Amino acid sequence: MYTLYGFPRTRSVRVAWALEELGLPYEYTCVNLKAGEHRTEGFVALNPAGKIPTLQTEFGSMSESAAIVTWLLDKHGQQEFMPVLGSGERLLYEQAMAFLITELEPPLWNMVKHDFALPESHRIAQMQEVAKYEFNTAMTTFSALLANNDYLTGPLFTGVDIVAGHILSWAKGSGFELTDDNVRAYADKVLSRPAYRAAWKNEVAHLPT
Ligand SMILES: N[C@@H](CCC(=O)N[C@@H](CS)C(=O)NCC(=O)O)C(=O)O
Repeated sequence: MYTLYGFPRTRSVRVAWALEELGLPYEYTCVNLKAGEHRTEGFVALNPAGKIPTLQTEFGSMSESAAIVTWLLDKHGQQEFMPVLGSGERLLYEQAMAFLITELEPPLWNMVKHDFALPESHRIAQMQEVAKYEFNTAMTTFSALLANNDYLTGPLFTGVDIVAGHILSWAKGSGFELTDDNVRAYADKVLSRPAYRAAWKNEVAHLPT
């Protein structure tokens, strides 16, 4: 059985969401970021970056949320959730996934870093405005990639929609308005999936009291 190391309201929900979509049982270990548990020797042995999500698999531990989602769905959800390797839909999948993690997500992460995550001495206040500009620019590309399709690769909900859904939820939580009608409808559709709600609920239930 898989063990997911995570913390509520972080990128670990992406992996929990994928596991829930697949209907796979998994153990969930809350790594309390606020208490610094991600920097303990035991956890760093699992993930040298000291970050969550980390997934314990039969091949050892795995990090990087987008890679974990793709690996899990390729392994257990080929028919249902993944475009076939080498197909045109898979081209759209790989293109969108790379765009999400290199273009759309970094401005949101920069806002967090320059708000509180970096040591105070390394925070730059003007980065908030730069990040907003970069995010809005990347959203124009996102709208073009989605176009009028149901999902990012066409009619099939796939792993890349998990990562996109999480980023759009993060953006809304950071005060961005989704101005494109199709993007807004897409976000509502993806984020209302029962597997997302179950993943979110399960993570919150594991918060230490
Ligand atoms: N690129 C990584 C980023 C992982 C990451 O930064 N996780 C955050 C929580 S969302 C974390 O563990 N932060 C703790 C820290 O940076 O000290 C992924 O997508 O999995």
